[in-house]
Amino acid sequence: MTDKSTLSRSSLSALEAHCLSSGWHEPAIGIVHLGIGNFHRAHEALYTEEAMLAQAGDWGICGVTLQGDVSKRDALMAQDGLYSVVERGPEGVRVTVVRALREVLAMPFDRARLFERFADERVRIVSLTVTEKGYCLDPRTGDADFAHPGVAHDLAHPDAPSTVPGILCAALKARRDAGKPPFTVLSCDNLSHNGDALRQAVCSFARRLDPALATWIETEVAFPSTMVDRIVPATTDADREAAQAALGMRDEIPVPCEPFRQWVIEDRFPAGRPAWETAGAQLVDDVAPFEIAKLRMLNATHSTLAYLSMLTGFETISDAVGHAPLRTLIHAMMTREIAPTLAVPASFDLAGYRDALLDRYANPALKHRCAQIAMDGSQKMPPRILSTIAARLDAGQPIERLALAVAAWFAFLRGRADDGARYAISDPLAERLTQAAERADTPEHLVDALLAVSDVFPASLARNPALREALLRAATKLRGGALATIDEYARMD
Ligand code: CS2
Repeated sequence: MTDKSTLSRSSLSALEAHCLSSGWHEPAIGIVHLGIGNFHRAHEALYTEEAMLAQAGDWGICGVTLQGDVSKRDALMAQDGLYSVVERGPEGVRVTVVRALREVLAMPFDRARLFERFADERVRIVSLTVTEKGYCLDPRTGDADFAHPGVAHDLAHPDAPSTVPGILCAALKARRDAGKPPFTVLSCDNLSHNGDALRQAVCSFARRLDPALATWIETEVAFPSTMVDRIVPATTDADREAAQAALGMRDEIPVPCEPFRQWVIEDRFPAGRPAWETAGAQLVDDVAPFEIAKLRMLNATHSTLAYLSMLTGFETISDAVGHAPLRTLIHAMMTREIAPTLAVPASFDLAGYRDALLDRYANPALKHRCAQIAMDGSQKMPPRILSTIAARLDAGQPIERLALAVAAWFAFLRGRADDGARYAISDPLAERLTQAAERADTPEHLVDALLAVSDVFPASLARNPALREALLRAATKLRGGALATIDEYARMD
């Protein structure tokens, strides 16, 4: 392709074939989204665009990067907030240009502008995809983690906040002080009871600063929970090329994703919301069964595949499930150890859900890298895997495969694959975890050193002898090689 022109609002008329509909009216901003990463751009932004096409409304999005990522802001704004979603399925590639993103801000540089948005009553929703660690939760209490340096900073400087609890508290305070109604706060991260978790983080933070504000937030602000689902890898040059081939112009920041998507939302939006149901979102009274099923089935097996693959050298999730014994193991893990712990409505077909997940994982076009999923294990293991282990141990049930998943994470933390290749560990607790893993010279030391990390393992699990024994068995096997261990666990009854 020789055409080097880039996406911009003035080129939209040439892109009608790649937009969802040509009847587009530029909306005012009604949503501020914290964490403008790939996931949001392929999920909520697209649902919102479709909802606005079905039912006009001012739900344009102001996306915020909290990491001071000025280059991301500038790249998106250089394209007037436009970007394409590159859907990669078995039938080929579909490229759609999304228009709902109207503005991008980078904290802390654009703080003043962001707070103007927060003060604007037309902003009725503040949504978030900031990953598990972005919530700054103390795992022992569920409150904001007051030992976290960012949280401590925000308590000392409430007018210059940098963390999620600090930013939301300052934004809600500005609304209250101006006598304006609050916005709804919508968590879209993979945490159990994500709305409640965020509410507790914000309210516990507010209580330390201004108890009356905490009470106002508790009574006036809605924090609906949601279950979000779409597999969205990191952008590669292949995605830029696919976008350019389809559009005939450059998109520097397309988002690849699978065709599947799901969004289940608790319907509590006192200030209104886009008609997301017109785009296929499920608005329900209680999200918990969906959320827990997704975390324990999808995210848990994703993490298991990722850690075992980092040891064996499978690069992507489709490579991993292409290895028959690993697929068998994951299938059995869902069937025998995870699904029986789930209390879902009778209409929820767990076997069908499992099979659909395995099909989604097998999508060869997606190239979802295991190294991406392997990040932040300390934040991911508790809701994805440890909660299932705790439920099974309470019921006196076996946990061999789940324990293998945890032991694979422990082995991964040593920083080298079975063939000796080294890789970096990206995790907020990386230093503590890798030191513990590197110092351990036997499986016993490894298991005991990591079970002692109380940010991850509550005392009830750390002291459970059945868990320790199952972990020791798996850690010992893994010393002999992950491939052989996968074979053995795949054959287990
Ligand atoms: C993945 C998730 O990166 C990860 O840890 O397990 O991002 C997963 O792809 C999404 O939750 C799918 O909806």
